[in-house]
Amino acid sequence: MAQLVNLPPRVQETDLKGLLKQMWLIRYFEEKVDEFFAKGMIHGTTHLAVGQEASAVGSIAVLEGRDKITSTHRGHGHCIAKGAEVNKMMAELFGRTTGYCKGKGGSMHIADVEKGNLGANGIVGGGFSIATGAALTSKMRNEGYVVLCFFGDGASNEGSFHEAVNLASIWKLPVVFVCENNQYGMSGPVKEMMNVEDIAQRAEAYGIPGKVVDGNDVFDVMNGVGEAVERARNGEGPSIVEAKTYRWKGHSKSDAKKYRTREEEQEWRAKDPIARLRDVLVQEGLLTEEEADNIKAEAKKEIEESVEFAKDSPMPTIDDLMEDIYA
Ligand SMILES: Cc1ncc(C[n+]2csc(CCOP(=O)(O)OP(=O)(O)O)c2C)c(N)n1
Ligand SMILES: [Mg+2]
Repeated sequence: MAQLVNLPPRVQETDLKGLLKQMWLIRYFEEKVDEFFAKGMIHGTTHLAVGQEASAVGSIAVLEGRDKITSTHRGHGHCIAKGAEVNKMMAELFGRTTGYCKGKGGSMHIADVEKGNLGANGIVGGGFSIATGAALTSKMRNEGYVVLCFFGDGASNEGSFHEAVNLASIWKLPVVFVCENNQYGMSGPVKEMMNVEDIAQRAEAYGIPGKVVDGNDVFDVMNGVGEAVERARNGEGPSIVEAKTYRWKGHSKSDAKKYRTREEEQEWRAKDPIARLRDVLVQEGLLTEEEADNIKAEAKKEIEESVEFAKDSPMPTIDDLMEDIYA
């Protein structure tokens, strides 16, 4: 874990307690979703990002409010970090009318355009062209915002990745491609899916910077992504930042995780990004043990309340069936 004194002003000036709170909100949100999915109260499918909280929170922490993101199928953490209301998110997963898509979209269709979240996406690699297009808009209209495009290791093997990164490079678009390398696609280990050690190396092929960061260290993520965002905002073009991390839970609803060992899981659990941030803040005297516990308890309460909000909200009726249909 990087020492606070060595961190650039952007970290020093950040509300670090706020970051810890966001990480706990994500952790508890995901755990509740897991619980109610198992109870049959959440339908469809969900992809949980427990263990990956630092890459979402650290990347978004260096953005300005006007900046935009595109998310993925594993996107609850990105949405929370970009300011989504957890009540509306939970209601959406419960299929209630108070949700972001009035209960018709579910886990992979949460967007909040007013907050700059251009949306999660059920299509692996679906965010690349949206992010690049939004960055082109920013440049053409001289609006000054940067777009942060989250994607997985698996998505970097999709054609859309290469098309978007190339175009962003030649047009010097203000987009930062943030790879959350959680070591697996659905079940395929990264090492068997590509012959490069780091996904960041792929940046070389497009003549742009590529950087690897410790995806479980929120400060390292902030530094790596922060540099790339500054570059993008200065008109110097896109970058790829690869955050090495790990998903603690299975890929989606049913996954016996036969493709990995319990020992490997334990090794990564020991690198818990939330515990790491908490410990540094306490060691540096920025937070007392009691304050840290309070932040955790507040987050837990907010998520429990979001479950109550969702449960108390109405289901869509048959009359809602043909509403909000565009094609
Ligand atoms: C175009 C497309 N191909 C395949 C799928 C099925 N699918 C859903 S998630 C996933 C794995 C994606 O892996 P990665 O990009 O590493 O993201 P992670 O699930 O690890 O967060 C696949 C193949 C899909 N949704 N869309
Ligand atoms: Mg992956």
